[in-house]
Amino acid sequence: MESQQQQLYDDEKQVPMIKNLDHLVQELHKVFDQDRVNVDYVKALLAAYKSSPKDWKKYAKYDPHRYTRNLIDTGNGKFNLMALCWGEAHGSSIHDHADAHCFVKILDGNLQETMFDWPNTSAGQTEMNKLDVNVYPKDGVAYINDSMGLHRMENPSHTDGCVSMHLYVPPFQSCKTFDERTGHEREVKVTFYSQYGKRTPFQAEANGCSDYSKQSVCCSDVVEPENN
Ligand code: CSS
Ligand code: FE2
Repeated sequence: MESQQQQLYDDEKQVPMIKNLDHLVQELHKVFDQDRVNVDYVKALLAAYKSSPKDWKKYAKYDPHRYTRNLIDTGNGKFNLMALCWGEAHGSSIHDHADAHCFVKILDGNLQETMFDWPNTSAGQTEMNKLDVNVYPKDGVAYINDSMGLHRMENPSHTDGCVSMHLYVPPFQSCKTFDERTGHEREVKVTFYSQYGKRTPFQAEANGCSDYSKQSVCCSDVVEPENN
């Protein structure tokens, strides 16, 4: 028999008022302490939070060349919550989500998502099949998992930045990126530009690599040429 608690976190029409980002994080901890998670409930919780820069400005660290990933909370090992900062026209490669749930909440600006089918490599497919394009405005919420396909995210603005908050359940350390023209995939490590508001020390950031711009940051906008 289900506990009352489980039922409490199951009805997306009954999410509490969310006062600020700390409150949202507290509620996420409660939800992910449960055995079972209702995706619609989590989406409603993220929607109930109204973005306020004072809550997240310490995580909003931009790099001039590519989008950054800034860790906010690790959810007792159950999830990773992070702020991604997209400079003008910054975008990701096409990528998967390592079998995790991926929830996205827009904190500032707009973020554009282009969805793709998984490539059919056995059929010798070349160009990847583009599906929808969605633009999420401030306070909008998006959701994807690998069964829904792949996507690319980009800041469509050439004048303003974008900050999005990403919730990955369970957390992951690597994912796959895909070449749009060939469908070829490669595994990339994900790294954090900052953690809990502090810039990640260069050495710790990615196995001794001393330059953030040279790391294989997940889904970065720099797609290296493939050898095969
Ligand atoms: N998956 C990308 C962002 S788009 S959802 C990342 O975590 O870097
Ligand atoms: Fe993604």
